[in-house]
Amino acid sequence: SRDVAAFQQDGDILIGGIFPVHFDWNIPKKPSSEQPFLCHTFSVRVYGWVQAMVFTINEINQDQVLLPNVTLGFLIHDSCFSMGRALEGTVQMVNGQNKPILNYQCQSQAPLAAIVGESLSTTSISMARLLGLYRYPQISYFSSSPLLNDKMQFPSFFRTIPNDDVQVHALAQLVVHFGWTWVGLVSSEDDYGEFGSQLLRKELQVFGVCVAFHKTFPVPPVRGKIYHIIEMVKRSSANVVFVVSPDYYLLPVMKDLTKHHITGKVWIATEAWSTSPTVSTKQLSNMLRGTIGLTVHEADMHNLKEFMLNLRPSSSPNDIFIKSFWEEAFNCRWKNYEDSPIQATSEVNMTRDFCTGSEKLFISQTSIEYDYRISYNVYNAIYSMAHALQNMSSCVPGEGPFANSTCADIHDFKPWQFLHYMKKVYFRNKMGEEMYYDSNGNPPALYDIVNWQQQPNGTIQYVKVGSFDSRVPKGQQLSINMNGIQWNTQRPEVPRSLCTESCPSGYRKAIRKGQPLCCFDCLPCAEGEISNATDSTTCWPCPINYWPNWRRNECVLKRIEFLTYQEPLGGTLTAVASFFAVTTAAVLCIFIKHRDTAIVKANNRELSFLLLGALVISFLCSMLFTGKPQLATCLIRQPAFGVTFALCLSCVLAKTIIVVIAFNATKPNSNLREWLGPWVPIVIVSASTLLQIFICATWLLMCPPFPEKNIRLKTGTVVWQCNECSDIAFWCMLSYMGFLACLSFLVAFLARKLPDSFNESKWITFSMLVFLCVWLTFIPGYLSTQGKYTVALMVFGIISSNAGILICIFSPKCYILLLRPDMNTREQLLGKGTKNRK
Ligand code: TCR
Repeated sequence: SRDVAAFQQDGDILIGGIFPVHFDWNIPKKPSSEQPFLCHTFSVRVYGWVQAMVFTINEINQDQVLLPNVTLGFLIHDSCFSMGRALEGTVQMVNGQNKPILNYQCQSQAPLAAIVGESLSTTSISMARLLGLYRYPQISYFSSSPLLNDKMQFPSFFRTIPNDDVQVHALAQLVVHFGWTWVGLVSSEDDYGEFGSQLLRKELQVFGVCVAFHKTFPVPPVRGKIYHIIEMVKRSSANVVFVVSPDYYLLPVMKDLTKHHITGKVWIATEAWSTSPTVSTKQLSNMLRGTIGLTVHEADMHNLKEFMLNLRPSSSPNDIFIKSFWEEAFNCRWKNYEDSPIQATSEVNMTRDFCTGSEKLFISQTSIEYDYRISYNVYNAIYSMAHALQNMSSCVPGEGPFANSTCADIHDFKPWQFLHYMKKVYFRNKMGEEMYYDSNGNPPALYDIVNWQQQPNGTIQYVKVGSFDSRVPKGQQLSINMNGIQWNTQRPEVPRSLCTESCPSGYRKAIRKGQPLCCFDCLPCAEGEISNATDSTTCWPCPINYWPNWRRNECVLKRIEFLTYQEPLGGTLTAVASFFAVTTAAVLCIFIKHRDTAIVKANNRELSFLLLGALVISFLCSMLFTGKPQLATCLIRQPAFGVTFALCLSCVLAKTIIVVIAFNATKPNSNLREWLGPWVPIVIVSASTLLQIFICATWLLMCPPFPEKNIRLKTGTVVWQCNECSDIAFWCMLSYMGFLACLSFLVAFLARKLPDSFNESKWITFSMLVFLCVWLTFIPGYLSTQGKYTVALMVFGIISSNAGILICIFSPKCYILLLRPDMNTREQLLGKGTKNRK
């Protein structure tokens, strides 16, 4: 076996640290047991983490309050990104021996409290299995895999980096925040990419975001094998592309993509490349500006920065890495290689100048890329241990947490005793931030959201535009300063990434068969239905008496429809009806005034009065049809109309019949003389009217009409109407009147040439003709109109047929009465009559 060199500093209690200070390793071509790894390339970034550990331990040692009587020491191993080396270092630390032999415990060193490490989850997992056996607390500053949440497998594992589950959750929230529902996904075919992209897909699905495409590239990326990615990114309508891959694999992929001039996309970076200088190069900046990514929270660590600037090889003799660091930082080489054991293997360019050791570090030295984010994780890891140790040392004997209320001895404690305190640790660090571990050993998850902003000189700068904090209630975890974001579109508004535009209210989403849920068609809501939110999946019907407005996003009260006196139609009809009623009444007055003149006396004066009276009532009846339907008006309007009108018709009928009888009675030997008495018209009128009264009474008794609010008749309107209840009764009533009219017409027609007093039959024929025409045209009209127009038609029918009778029968008489009183003698009338006959 061989010794593994370590960077160490003595103390009362030791803290182990495992960092991949070098990466890149070669597997030797020739079989050899020695030196299986060649640690090649020095990582300045990781060296910064190492120094953060050193700095923190020194800070704690100087602290008068925290662990005043205990000096912390450390032991730092380089894992060279190799699992084997990491395990080697772990075993060595646990044993307290410089030999990696398991369970060979002979304490030659101070007690080891815990181990800080490692970076990659894969390595941390194997370490955690080993350390878990002895319950040694292990705190990783970089291993974010959710696998490590399992406390059954990894009972003593903690970390100060948020776990990737939370990251994926934060990324999904970010997408929702910007209103994107259609995103692309590109991932590497390694553990990080495969596992991370699966988690991300699941989480996006939870938030209803659809993945437009998911493309993977092999690692290391092979030219030509990423062609499908380029095609997809170019073709897809998704303007937002997630890239889940470690930064070191990403460069060739991104380089290929820039060649195709892909711009206008928003790239979403996971923590693995969001602040990676490898990717944010000038060459890629046109494509990648505007990228938004999550990074581990960064705190202001100015003391650490100062500490780093004051590093000197001469003042850190134990630091086995500082010489390599010097070579990197100042691009020089040391005179004698043996100065550093690890150095011996690295292949430093022999053309470099020699290092002197007195070079001075300065801020923003381009060759130095410190990473204060992970350094802050290291810082918190060490502080959590110090606080746990502090809690352990302040245990009061007899009140301790262990068996029989005992305490642990700060100078000689068991790993599981310390583990107990680690689980319970809670403190505020010097930056004022809370630190604790949850039941899975995870820290409070804080992420910064960075935006890649292109500077005028073409370089990319990571600008913090927001943060994510898992501790605050759901819904407020994300805070983003939208105005601070620079997009790739050169416009200030958030770019859109939707499969299809969202549906406005009044429409509903209709899924497209075979396509993701985010792609849909918008269909207008069906008649009578509304949707009042954008992207509604359903439309719902309006409540009763309500109806959609024209945009179909609100239910409004339905329009009420009935024939009113105020509207033009109803008003005109009422005016006309009243005009005729007044006229008829006037005619009646004239007749009464001239009741003893020949023309009034001729052809049964009483019947004329009755007819005129009935006409007046009939005109007035027509007004019952206008106005709001009420129980009373509904009940009486049809019967009133039917009866008065039947009365009119029977008067007319009686008149014609009397003409016929009178004519025949003048013939010699006629036995019709006794029929000339006054009872004939009385019988005719009362019989035919009674029949109508009987029809109407039956109607009212069997099935009385009633007012109703009809919503089925017209969409969007409630028709207030009288329900006639029985259509049969209605048509019976009408047909009975039709029958009376036909009868009068026939009789009058046959009698039209008879010499009556004043030729009335001709006019009656006319009026009945008018009547029949009106009601015959009424039928199809009545059947084909709806709502108030039916009513208007009814009124029109009543008025016009009444007017027909009035005008045809009475206007000639009025003419003589008012304008030609000279003709108003019996002789004149009869003479005219005889003349006619000749
Ligand atoms: N933790 C990862 C690996 C990883 C990584 C990165 C790799 C993280 N961040 C940045 C390359 C670049 C976070 C792990 O293995 O747990």
